[in-house]
Amino acid sequence: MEKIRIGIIGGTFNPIHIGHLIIAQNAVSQYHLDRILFIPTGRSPHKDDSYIEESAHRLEMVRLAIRNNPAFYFSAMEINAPQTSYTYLTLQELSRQYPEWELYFIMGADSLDYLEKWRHPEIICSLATILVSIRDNLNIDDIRSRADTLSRRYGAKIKPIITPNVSVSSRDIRNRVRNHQPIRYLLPAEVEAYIESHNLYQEQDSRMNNEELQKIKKNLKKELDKNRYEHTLGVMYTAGCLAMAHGASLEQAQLAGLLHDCAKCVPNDKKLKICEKNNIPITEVERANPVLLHAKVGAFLAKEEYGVENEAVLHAIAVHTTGVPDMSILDKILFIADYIEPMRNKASNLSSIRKMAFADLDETLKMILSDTIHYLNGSKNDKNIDPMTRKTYEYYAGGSNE
Ligand code: DGI
Ligand code: FE
Ligand code: FE
Repeated sequence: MEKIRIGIIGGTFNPIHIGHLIIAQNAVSQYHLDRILFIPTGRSPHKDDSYIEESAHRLEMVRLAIRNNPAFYFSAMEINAPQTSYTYLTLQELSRQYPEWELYFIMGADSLDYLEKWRHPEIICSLATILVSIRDNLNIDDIRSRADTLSRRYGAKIKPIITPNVSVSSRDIRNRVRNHQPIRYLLPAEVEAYIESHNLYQEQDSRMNNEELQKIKKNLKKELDKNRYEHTLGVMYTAGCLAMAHGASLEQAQLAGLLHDCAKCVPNDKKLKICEKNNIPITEVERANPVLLHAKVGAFLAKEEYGVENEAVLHAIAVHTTGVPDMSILDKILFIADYIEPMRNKASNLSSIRKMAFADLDETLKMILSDTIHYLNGSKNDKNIDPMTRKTYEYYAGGSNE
């Protein structure tokens, strides 16, 4: 008996968009699939009330997006699963329930790199042919060698799906909604209407933000020593409080606080190397005191290693040690939080600076910069002061009523 050819496409689908649909449709026509099964992932292991609401939205948007395509189906099996879902379990379950199905598992070529880190790649490869969609910014030779390795190791059958290069992403769509930019034509009209009528993605989703912070925390813990990690959490919470007090973005302040010292435990020679390799300019003072570079290198790693795209956050990290003249509110908040977080205890004047921080950011900057310059000038500290620290001080000390 001929088996029924089923393409499986998983994803958070938050929201589903034309990129997913185009891949699915091309998989159908290229591999003569009878059906595509969209399976939204169950995301959080703790399935609380907000998870139930959020997953219901994701599922409903999938249903709306595919309803006029007779070859497209969906399943809530992962969303409804009581435990965390894994691809190998999903495929096992499907082949047990539907022995008449021949499975084709669809994934992005960029995920191919991670397949080996998934649970039981050998089971996945034995139960399904893997169809990878290839965007044309990816290197075909890399993909081919990756695929060859997987074939050798797990007997994987890996085949390409040729699609037009549509670089829509769910994250981009969420950002566009939040920034009141159009999303029309990026997803089916029914899904667009659903997003609008349910006010999805309007605010920065703080739960999603928290999830992102948790993930970064886990990685940072490995990169930093214990004290630095504790300091980092102190800066994150303090920056958050200052953002609340001064009406800045809470999410950005926390993210900047969490990552500001991510390069602090990178050895000096490696910091210098990272700068040289990536055309990050090094000043004379920085070469003499490479510890200063942890700010610029931190911004670089925040972007490249931790996936931070927000320019305001990256800028705040880059200038957090010396400041710059004319700082943004986020720059100021991070700079100040770094100085006053609860674990700090060495600086003089801390209690009056802490109090001032919640009243007047510029006045606080002036106090901190003045103390820092005195400290660096002090007899035990023969480090040369970074001219940028001095410039920042002059900017904030001048102009006011002294
Ligand atoms: O990274 P943290 O310890 O949390 O704090 P930070 O980013 O303010 O860095 C503090 C270190 O940087 C400390 O070792 C003093 C040094 N520093 C701060 N401003 C200057 C400076 N070193 C020099 N040479 N010149 C400066 O202007
Ligand atoms: Fe620092
Ligand atoms: Fe710090």
